[in-house]
Amino acid sequence: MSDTKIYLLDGGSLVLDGYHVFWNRGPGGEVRFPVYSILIEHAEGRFLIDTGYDYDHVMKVLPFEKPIQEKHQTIPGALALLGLEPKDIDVVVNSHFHFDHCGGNKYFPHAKKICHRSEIPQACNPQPFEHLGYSDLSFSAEAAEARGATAQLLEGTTRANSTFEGIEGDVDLAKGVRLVSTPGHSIGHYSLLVEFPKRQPMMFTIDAAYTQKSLETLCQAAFHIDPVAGVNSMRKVKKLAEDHGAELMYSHDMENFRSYKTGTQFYG
Ligand code: 5PN
Ligand code: ZN
Ligand code: ZN
Repeated sequence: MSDTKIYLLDGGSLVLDGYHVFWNRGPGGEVRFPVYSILIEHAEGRFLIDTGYDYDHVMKVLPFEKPIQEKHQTIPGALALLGLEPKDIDVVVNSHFHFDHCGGNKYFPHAKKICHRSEIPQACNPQPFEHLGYSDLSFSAEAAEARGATAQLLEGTTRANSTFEGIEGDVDLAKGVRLVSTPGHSIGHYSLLVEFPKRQPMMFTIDAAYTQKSLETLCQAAFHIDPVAGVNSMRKVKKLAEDHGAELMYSHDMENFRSYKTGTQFYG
């Protein structure tokens, strides 16, 4: 069996105001940030963590986030760079269901799907301030029906092929691949810790900390359901990364992303 490898699938970029990236701290002004998905090649299968945003969805619902996404930054395009197709993915895990993490789920009707057990009910019935975050419902027939948005569903998306296994707490997806429960940003948010046979572990904060500065200053994004839980989750991520000697990887940090390996380059 081959050793664990991680590929980052570049998913393009979006724009937010600095006060949304750094809640109550700023500075304000346009911040362009990357979106990417995490492909784990593992002896137990191919795992994809998150699926980026759908360009047409963002142009329709959040055009003010000014999406830039080339063909090689779509999910099929990014997989094609690696000689892969969506059907080669065994398991799709969503860290949470904000639109910039589930837009490509539609390409994986065949895959096993996993998420926190509270995230689908939340996408079905979000708080008033969460509607924009949970606006792409193409990942779930159940959520689209609950929100009266079945028009978003691709033909062929059914309840049966968009059903998730619900989990809670910290869960080992496979040997050395751990989903770390980090609620606050969303109700059932997960971060990810991956260990390798031959290299330093990697801790993906995902949206518990958009950027390095976010984690260093314990400053979360303006989008959250429970800011106190969010700060505690940042402390948990920091401590786990320290205890494991893990390299920290941030979800939406353009400066760091420029040095991340993408395309055919990999970690492992
Ligand atoms: C990128 C982005 N834009 C808007 C929202 C939101 O309303 O909740 C989460 C989120 C985002 O990640
Ligand atoms: Zn999010
Ligand atoms: Zn995000």
